[in-house]
Amino acid sequence: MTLVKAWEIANRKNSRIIMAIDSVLNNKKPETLISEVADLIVGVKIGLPFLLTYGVGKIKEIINTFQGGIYFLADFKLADIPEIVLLEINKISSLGFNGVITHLFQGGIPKIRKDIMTDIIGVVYMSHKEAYFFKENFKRLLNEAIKSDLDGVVVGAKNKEIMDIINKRMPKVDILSPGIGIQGGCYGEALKNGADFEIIGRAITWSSNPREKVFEILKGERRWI
Ligand code: BMP
Repeated sequence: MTLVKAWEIANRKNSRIIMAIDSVLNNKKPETLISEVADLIVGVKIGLPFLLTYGVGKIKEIINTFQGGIYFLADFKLADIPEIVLLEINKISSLGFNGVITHLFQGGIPKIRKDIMTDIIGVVYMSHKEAYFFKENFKRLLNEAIKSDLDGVVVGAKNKEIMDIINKRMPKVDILSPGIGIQGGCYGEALKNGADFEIIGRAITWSSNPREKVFEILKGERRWI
């Protein structure tokens, strides 16, 4: 019902940063980047660009190296029929991930929910301006999210009204919020708007000094923690 391990790390580090690692600048090794900021971030979100660049072996290696100190979130935006989503989630958990992001619009997450052992996070309201399907179908997705007994939801950083509704209707479910930095949101803005964690990618991974960037982000976040 909540991302227990992520909160334990967040409280210890006084941070709410989940670093989205889709691409890394200047051929820097991803494990080097993670180790530069590991003591300051809560989690690492790994997506398809990373998987397709570095492969499953590298993901396993990274999780083994940093597990304990970092919450690992798989973001492959699953959206298949429920039986196949369950297979995908089982494979993902066997790599050592703590949580997994799934779409909800395809339906069927409630049907497989009791067999899912990792944290499960549903996409409810995306951050890009073309996300009109999400806007038009928010109420239906909210109902699907409630029925899916999620641990977390993804909501774009600027959507305070949406976060207010979610915090009221699903008080124990964490809000993970992208749309910060390169996409325009200020550091700490999502927390101010009611989110629990900020998903931040290229502002850190494309920075020439990721550690300094993370300190800058923490300064913004700590006004609201
Ligand atoms: P960045 O901070 O570089 O824009 O990265 C944001 C990350 O959050 C990306 O990995 C993207 O896939 C993800 N994301 C998003 O930007 N908006 C959404 O609505 C949902 C996401 O998962």
